[in-house]
Amino acid sequence: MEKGGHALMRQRATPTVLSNRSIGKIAATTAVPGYDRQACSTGIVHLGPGAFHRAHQAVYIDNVLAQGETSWALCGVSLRSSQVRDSLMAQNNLYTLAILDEQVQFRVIGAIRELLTASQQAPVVIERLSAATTRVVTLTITEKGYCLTPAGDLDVAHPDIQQDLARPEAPVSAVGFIVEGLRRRRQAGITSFSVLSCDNLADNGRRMAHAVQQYASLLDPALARWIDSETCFPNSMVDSITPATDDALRPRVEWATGLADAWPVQREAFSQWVVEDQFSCGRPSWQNAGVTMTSDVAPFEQAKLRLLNGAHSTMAYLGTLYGYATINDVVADKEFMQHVKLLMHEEISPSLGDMPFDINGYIDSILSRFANPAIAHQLSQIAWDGSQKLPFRILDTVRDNLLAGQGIERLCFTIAAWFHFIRHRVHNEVGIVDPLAGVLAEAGHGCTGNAASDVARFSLLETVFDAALYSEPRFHRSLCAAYEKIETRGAAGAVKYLLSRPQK
Ligand code: CS2
Repeated sequence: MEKGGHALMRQRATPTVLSNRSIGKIAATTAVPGYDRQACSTGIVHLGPGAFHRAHQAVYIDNVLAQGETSWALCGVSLRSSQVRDSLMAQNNLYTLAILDEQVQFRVIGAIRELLTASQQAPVVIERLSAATTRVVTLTITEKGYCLTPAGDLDVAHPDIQQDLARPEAPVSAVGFIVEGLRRRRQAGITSFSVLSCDNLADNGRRMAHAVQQYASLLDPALARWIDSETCFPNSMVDSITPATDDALRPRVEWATGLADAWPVQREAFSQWVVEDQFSCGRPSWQNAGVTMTSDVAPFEQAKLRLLNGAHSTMAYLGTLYGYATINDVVADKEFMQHVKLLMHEEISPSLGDMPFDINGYIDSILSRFANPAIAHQLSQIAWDGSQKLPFRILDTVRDNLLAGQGIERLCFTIAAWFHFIRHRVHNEVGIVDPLAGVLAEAGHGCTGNAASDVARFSLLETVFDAALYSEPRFHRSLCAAYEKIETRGAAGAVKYLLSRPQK
């Protein structure tokens, strides 16, 4: 599969860049858009066109366009950085998707018609959001982009929200842009678009709906009522392991396709998108493009977040303490993987209740995806934003298990490993990538290795742990015990200890 560019590359000092003009010269083994891009028009505005969006939702839209539904092309909007727009400008927004798995495949995606940077082009973004032709707004803005408090309310103290409340016509936050777009549509008598969240948060659509409602109520209660009756916020579950673009990818893509790409993306072959079928203004025929349309996303979302993402975060924090760098490193360690399997089967799976699919089969498929040797998924990437991720990936499971009298010992090891991870970062003066980096660094800084007092330092993270959870005696005891075991035996010794004794 991976051949084609060799002759082209040898002849040229400066390689030809992928674009509308050059695409005809691409290696025959690379799949290209099988539709007329010029004939496509924008139907979706996407906020957050990072690597995950480009490797996932944009590919489904590419399928939709190839089915002849040409009015659903994408306008991608980065809220802050102009990097994606600037990198893909010379490429007419074409880019290469490398599917790295048992079979390696390269595919050029043509679904993005336009890329904008909101911090520089806010009026154009608002114009796109208020255009009658825009019928869906999709989001990958990460957990922190929702600007929510731990209780799930809009964080009105958030600097972006404060700024938007003061100047709603020139927003900076996703919530601010959505509401300004909807305000203009209402004013112009245009039907509301639907807002489709594609982030790893439980109940993602409802959460965004609530944030939008609260924000709009503060500005204009009549607008809030209109949004309440007119706008759909479907939930969705997204899944495909997408390591960040690394230095190895660009030359590999160029070699295989014969064309240079400033920002290709990579992912595994597996891809899943489950969408709640509830739209105010039409939607593409996603059901024919590989998307699962359903009336209830919750079971899919909960199983994926708790099992796949929960295991991922465990591998990231504990694995870093072992000295590992990638998921492959962790997978090669049989003892570590035994711990991950027991965590999934004995503590996460029981929290899930009745599922419309076979959970053991699902766990097996996740484990075999982790073992994909064709991608190098950095633990450091997964470790980002722990304060935003752990509540959905681990803490919700802990809460459910406490209520049901189920085990939490292994789950507590993941949380304790996160504390130790932060402590080590602070100690080694390595930056922490997290919106709460400052508070985390402060907590990590004063740690002494004493479990009770170190755990107490992290309990001050009120936006991560609510007081009720922290003061729960069983949780507190298990967390301190896990912290102490990692402290005294090291991560590997602690896992060995856990494996040597039956779960309580
Ligand atoms: C990962 C996810 O970086 C992370 O936190 O756990 O990006 C994970 O790879 C995806 O959710 C898989 O769909």
